[in-house]
Amino acid sequence: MIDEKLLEEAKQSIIDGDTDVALELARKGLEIGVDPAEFIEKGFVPGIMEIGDLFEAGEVFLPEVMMAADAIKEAVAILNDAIEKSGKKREVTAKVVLATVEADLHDIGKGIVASLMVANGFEVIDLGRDVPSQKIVDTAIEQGADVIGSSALLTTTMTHQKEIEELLAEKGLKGKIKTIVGGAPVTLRWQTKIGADGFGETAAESVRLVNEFVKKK
Ligand code: B12
Repeated sequence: MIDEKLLEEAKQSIIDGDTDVALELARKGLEIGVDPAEFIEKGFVPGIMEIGDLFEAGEVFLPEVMMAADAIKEAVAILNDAIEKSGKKREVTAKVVLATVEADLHDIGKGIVASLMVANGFEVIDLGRDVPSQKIVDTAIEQGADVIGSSALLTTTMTHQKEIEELLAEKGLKGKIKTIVGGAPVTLRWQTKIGADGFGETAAESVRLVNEFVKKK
């Protein structure tokens, strides 16, 4: 259990777009031994979600969202490092190609997914953000990946997740390389509609899905 006051301070540091305070709190959290994944999800993420709501309501503007995004990225980078280091060294059980889809610059959630996967012993090839579907599929083939994970945060870019399914189908690889989709607007309904193999609402869910796929292999 993380102290409510610390969680509230973390949330507020993101709303304020205060990178220095966010970093200080992330370090303090690690010093006192909080679970970094829980600290991200219950402390920092609620801050960026609130900024998203305020942006939608027209109460804050893009510069504030950008400042908040910078603050959360830096704090989460430190915590992600700790998550990855906490993973026990073990045999790699799955190879995952991960990317934020083309024309989409949102990569905070994908970064969290990548770290949890690494901590759980998966090999992650993180292609970054704004990645064309063709590049995602080509890399997965070249690297012999078991799973492609794609993140989309805009309703206008989600269609690229469908494109990934189509490219895999063209190569006769649908179902052979498993696909998981995520990102705020992505739903189970969307997963079913485009024929992806899995949908994860959270980073933890993405790990569960990959584990299930490799177990069945
Ligand atoms: C931060 C942010 C930005 C930052 C991004 C910085 C960065 N490096 O990521 C900046 C300022 C760049 C930005 C820009 C824009 N943004 Co913006 N942004 C956000 C905001 C506030 C937070 C997103 C976020 O990081 N959330 C926190 C993370 C942890 O959550 P997450 O990504 O959902 O990830 C979790 C899960 O979804 C899951 N997950 C994520 N990926 C994956 C992948 C897999 C495989 C799995 C299984 C799971 C999984 O695990 C994660 C952890 O649990 C959202 C608000 C919101 N409600 O989402 C708007 C939001 C997404 N943005 C929005 C918009 C409109 C824009 C802009 C178009 C604004 C503009 N006018 O220019 C641009 C577009 C730029 C582009 N081409 O991409 C809208 C989208 C509306 C829509 N319906 O499409 C939103 C919803 C804000 C709003 N309410 O209006 N944005």
